[in-house]
Amino acid sequence: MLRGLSGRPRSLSPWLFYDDEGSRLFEAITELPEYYVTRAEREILTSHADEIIAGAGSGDLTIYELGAGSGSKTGLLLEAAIRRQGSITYRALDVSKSALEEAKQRLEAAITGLTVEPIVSDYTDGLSNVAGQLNHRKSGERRMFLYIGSSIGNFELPHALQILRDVRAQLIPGDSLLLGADLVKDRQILLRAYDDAAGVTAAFNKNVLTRINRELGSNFNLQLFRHRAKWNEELSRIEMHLESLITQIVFIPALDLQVRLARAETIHTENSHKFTDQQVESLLHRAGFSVAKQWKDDLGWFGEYLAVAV
Ligand code: AVJ
Repeated sequence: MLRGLSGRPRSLSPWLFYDDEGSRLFEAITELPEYYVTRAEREILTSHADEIIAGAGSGDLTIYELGAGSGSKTGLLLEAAIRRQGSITYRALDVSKSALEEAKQRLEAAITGLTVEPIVSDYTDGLSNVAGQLNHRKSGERRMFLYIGSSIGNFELPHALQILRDVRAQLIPGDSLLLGADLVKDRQILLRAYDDAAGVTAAFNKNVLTRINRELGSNFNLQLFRHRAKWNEELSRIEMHLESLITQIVFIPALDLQVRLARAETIHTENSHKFTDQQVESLLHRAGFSVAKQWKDDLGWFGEYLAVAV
């Protein structure tokens, strides 16, 4: 945070969004009319869950998920896995403890044969911090990792590749990764999805300042910032920013940092990359996977890729 807020352009990491309130606001985003992402992916998983699970290879399947959140789409795959083998262990990784606890409660109550094992962790700087829990492979275990929801879009390409390689390191040939990626589409549709009429995305973006105020004792005044969504054509990504409405100085005691913001200067809070099929396939190949199968929603807005470790 010190590096991001003292550097230019100023920036914050998107994982900071997901405190309890941020996780709740993200769930609200997934239900907005403008935010097609979750609905498009749910459409794919609803139609193809059995086929996806059939592609997971033989053996006693365990499902792992990076950035599990509420796990609401995951239920479709867990049910398909139970249809195949009677029961399933679901090891859910997320930075939000509360989101994981709620997911465990809700999913285990709704789905017979399911065991949820929450793992509170930030997978973005490698899986080695959870390796103790991942390195031990049960005999006969067949792994499927889920990295859905296009969370991979948060990262610049080299970092995205690194995350896929970290996943690959936890797999043996024949294990699989299901990757969900949001695809390039009309600019207006993208901008509306990240700047909705009800202002939920604006509240989600600004909530990061509330979190910093609470946890680091700072004095960000939310009224002096405006939510901004921009389409960066060259880099094929939506960027979210918080724009300072006036020249101001914010003090962050825990970092002993004064942030001087000029009027109209922005803090860059998130990238959400939009992909082509070729980009996703190239990333997967370079990470040590072959693409066994891929699906899109009816509008062709979202891609789901079943990648097998080679
Ligand atoms: C959870 C990273 C996939 O980029 O669409 C939603 C987060 N940010 N609205 C996305 C988000 C603003 C979301 N991901």
